[in-house]
Amino acid sequence: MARKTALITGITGQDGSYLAEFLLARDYRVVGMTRRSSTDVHERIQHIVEEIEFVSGDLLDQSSISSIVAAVQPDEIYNLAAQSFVPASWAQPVLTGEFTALGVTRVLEAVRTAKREVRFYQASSSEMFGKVRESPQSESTPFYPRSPYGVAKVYGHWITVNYRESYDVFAVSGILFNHESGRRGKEFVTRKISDGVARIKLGLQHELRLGNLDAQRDWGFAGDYVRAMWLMLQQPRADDYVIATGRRHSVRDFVRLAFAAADLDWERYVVVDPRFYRPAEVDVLVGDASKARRELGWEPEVSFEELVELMVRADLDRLRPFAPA
Ligand code: NDP
Ligand code: GDR
Repeated sequence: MARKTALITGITGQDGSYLAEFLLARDYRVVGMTRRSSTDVHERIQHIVEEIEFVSGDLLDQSSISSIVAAVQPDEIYNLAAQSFVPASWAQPVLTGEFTALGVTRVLEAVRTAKREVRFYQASSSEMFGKVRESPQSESTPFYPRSPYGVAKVYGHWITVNYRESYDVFAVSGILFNHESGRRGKEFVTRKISDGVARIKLGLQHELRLGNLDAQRDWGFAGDYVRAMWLMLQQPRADDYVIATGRRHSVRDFVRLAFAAADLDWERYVVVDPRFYRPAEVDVLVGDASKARRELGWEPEVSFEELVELMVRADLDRLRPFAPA
């Protein structure tokens, strides 16, 4: 069989790095779209950088995306690029809409006008459920986004469905709940905690300032979730899937376990700081991934407890060389 080509937007992000590894292991030709930067943004993919082809493009720029799709001739496109940090979407609502909403249409336009069939994956989010209408949330749960980011993702979801229905494009929307790893950006709460715990343990920091400890999320491991993305594009028919563990935990639970993993008592170090509260909060999310289990045969392999442990260990290993003697 001919070697397949996958084009990944957002390859320098957390999910892009795991997906690139996953596809390379399956002998894909992996092409990553990156935007120009004056600094090196390849930290997460440094170990595989020689195996990836890079093309320069931006979600804001239709012509770059269309030229890339025409030149690369991908079999599969994974649209992972986005402004993905929820608080930043209140500070930059218009830009978030340009990247995270209209950016999806730009990639879909390139797919629609491509000369061969391309399978398209859109990185949709549990943030679309926001102020939840039912629990747990499944593919049929109505959306009620609570941030400009969530609103933009709802647009991205529906434009994906619309291109599937209007043009018969093989376009799927994966509605993924929070997924984390040692490669998670440091502003997201799980990584902020694991990094903070490691710094406190090693004497590099003395407290950890957080916002709402009562928020609850359904947290899984990013490596498990990229497998689901790929499975969605291997199906005979394009459809949408919720990917989640079905278990929910509070930020406080994560904090408690993370500090315990380093033999520390969290109550001595954590300071609640209202600066990290959000204008509108998503209180509780928990997903029902039974359709993915049934149709894709997908199951998460890393538990919440293992996830916390592996993140704390990764940050301790990374920061140990910087600890005072
Ligand atoms: P990251 O924030 O780690 O990565 C985002 C990627 O998008 C980076 O590679 C970034 O490039 C790229 N990017 C941002 N803006 C542009 C642009 N204008 N043009 C081209 N590339 C751009 O996100 P994750 O890996 O965590 O998430 C991947 C996707 O999945 C995102 O769309 C996110 O919204 C979505 N998602 C994530 C979930 C999670 O829990 N992680 C859950 C549900 C959905 P650069 O390195 O240059 O900044
Ligand atoms: P989220 O992730 O908004 O769910 O979006 P994040 O880790 O930022 O927040 C989760 C919850 O933790 C609470 N929280 C804090 N959050 C941050 N970032 N920093 C803090 O100090 C803090 N203290 C408490 C938040 O209020 C929130 O309730 C992530 C992103 O990856 C999105 O791109 C993705 O779509 C969704 O997950 C699913």
